[in-house]
Amino acid sequence: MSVRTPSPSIFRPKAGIDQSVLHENRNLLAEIDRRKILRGAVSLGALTMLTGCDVTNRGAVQSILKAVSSFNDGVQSLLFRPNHLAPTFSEAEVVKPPRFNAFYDITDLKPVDRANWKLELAGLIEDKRPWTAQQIYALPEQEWIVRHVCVEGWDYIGQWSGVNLREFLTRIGADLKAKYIMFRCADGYSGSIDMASALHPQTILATKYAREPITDPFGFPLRLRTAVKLGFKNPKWITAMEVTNTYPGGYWEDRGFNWFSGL
Ligand SMILES: Nc1nc2c(c(=O)[nH]1)N[C@H]1C(S)=C(S)[C@@H](COP(=O)(O)O)O[C@H]1N2
Ligand SMILES: [Mo]
Repeated sequence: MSVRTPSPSIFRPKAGIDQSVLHENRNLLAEIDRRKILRGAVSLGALTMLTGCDVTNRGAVQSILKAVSSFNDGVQSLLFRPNHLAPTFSEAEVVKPPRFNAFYDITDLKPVDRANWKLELAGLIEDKRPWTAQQIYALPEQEWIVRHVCVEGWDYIGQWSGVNLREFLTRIGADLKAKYIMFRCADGYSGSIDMASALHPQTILATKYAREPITDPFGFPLRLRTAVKLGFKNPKWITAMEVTNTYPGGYWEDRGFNWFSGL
């Protein structure tokens, strides 16, 4: 199993202080750096100056970084424009097959057993009956050709179709005023998004890529595809969806990635 992490270009060694704490928090740093909050190199000295705090202990460094990162959840959600469409592309630009990523190597992929797969529903939803793949395939589809952007620094244009998430949430009687939607996945991954992003026109539960059923590596039979979030906010191999007002976190979110991670 290999866990790929963002490029370490923002770490600059400094004599005398144990800089390994910066390496331990590289996910937080990469996320903060991506949004250009801290310009240029990050050092313990710079953090001390920025915050006026004593950052000589590891816990302090991590909580400062978490504060900088989560402060931006609020700012980002205020800036979010619910009906502003992300750029779309032509079919000629679609990359086939898509580019694989997960928190493990593709050789460790365990395909979902189609016969036993179900989408379980939980939380603030009126009709919590589970859905089979067959039932989901029968729903009206919508297609988006949009860019997938991974926090690791790569991207590709993909062609995704499936039921619009707002339509699906309405159909099952979800509380559209709830704060969060949480997804659990067959591989132990999880991820959550804010309701405004869930209701965005370019957010779908995807079952197809380039008009063909999504293949195993890319989330068969069901994954989230939203054009308004970074790649890691698009859970693959979804097995359960929960509507909740309690902050649900997620696999990378719990490991320090900025929760909102809007594009
Ligand atoms: N279940 C699950 N979903 C996941 C991941 C994962 O490890 N497991 N990785 C995320 C990350 S970091 C990215 S960039 C995208 C990659 O999607 P793709 O393989 O279709 O390009 O899936 C996201 N969804
Ligand atoms: Mo990613």
